[in-house]
Amino acid sequence: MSRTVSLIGAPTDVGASVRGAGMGPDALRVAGLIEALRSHRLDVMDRGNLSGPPNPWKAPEGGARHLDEVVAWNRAVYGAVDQALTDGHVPLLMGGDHCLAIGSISAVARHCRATGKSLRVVWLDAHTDVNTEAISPSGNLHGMPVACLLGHGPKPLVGWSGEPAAVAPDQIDFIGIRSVDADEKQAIRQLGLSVYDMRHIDEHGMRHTMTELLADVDDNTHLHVSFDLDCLDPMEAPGVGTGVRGGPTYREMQLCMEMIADTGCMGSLDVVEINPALDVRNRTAELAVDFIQSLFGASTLAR
Ligand code: EXY
Ligand code: MN
Ligand code: MN
Ligand code: MN
Repeated sequence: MSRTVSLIGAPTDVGASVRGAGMGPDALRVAGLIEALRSHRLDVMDRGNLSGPPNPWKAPEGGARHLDEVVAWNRAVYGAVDQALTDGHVPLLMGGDHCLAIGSISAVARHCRATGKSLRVVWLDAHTDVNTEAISPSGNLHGMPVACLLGHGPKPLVGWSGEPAAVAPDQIDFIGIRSVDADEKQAIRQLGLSVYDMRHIDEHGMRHTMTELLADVDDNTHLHVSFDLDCLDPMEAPGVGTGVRGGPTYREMQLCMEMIADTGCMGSLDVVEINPALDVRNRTAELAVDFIQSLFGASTLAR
C-alpha cells in the first residue's frame, strides 16, 4: 500500500436528509487528521476542497432529490480520486454525505480494472444504501449509492466505471447494518448481498465477522473502505444526520479497522456523513481520526 495519502474534501450535503455534512471535511482537518497521519510516517497531500453546486434544498423529482447537483459533485469526486490513484496515492475522500461514494468507488473500480487488481468494498454503515428512485422512502441519494454502483440507481449515476456496474454483488460486504427499508430487504435477497448486520456481530463477535469477511483477501486485492460515521452508535458519534441506536462499540470498531489494516490491502477510503452541526464539540470528527489512524496501521504494534 502506498504511504502517501491524498486528502480530498467534498463539502456537500446534496444527497443527505439534513444540512450540515458539508462541513465534514474541515471538521476532520480541525480534528487534526493531517498531523495524526503524519505522526505515523505517512506522507499527506491535502488537495483541498472540491467545488460544486449549492444545495438547492428542493423536494424529490421522479423519486430522486437534487439529482443534477449530485451528478455534478460526483463528477468532481471521480476526477480527484482518479488523479490521486494515477499519482500512486491512497485517496481519502472526506465527505460530505454518502452519495459521494458513487464517484469515489467508480473511479477506484476503473483503476482496478486497468491495473488488474481485484476490488473489494467494505461498507461500514447502519444502512445498506441500496435504495433506488423507485423504492426510496425519501428520495435522498445518500440512501442509493450502493444501488448506483451495482448498476441499478438513477441512470445519470450509473456506468461511470466504464462498465454497467462498478461493483458486482459479491465484491461488497456490509458491516454494522441495523436500519434497512422493506424494499431494500427484497433487493438484498435478490442481489445476494453479504450483510454482516448487528445481529451477526452480536452472535458471532467482530473478530469472527472480520475473519470471515477478509478470508479471501490476497495480495492482488484492492480494499476500498467506505466509512459512514453513522455506523457507530450515536452515543459514540452524535454528529451524524441519520443516527441509529445499537451500533458497534468503540473497541469493536477499532478491532474492525485494525483487522483491515493487518491485510495491508486498503487502497482507498471514504469518510462520510460527519455533520458538525449536530455534533457535541468536534467529537465525531475526532473519533473518525482515531479510526482512520487504525486503518493505516497506527494501533498495530508490529509496524
Ligand atoms: N434508507 C433511508 C433512505 O433511503 O432514505 C435512510 C438512508 C440513510 C443513508 C445514510 C447515509 O447512510
Ligand atoms: Mn451510508
Ligand atoms: Mn448510514
Ligand atoms: Mn458467520
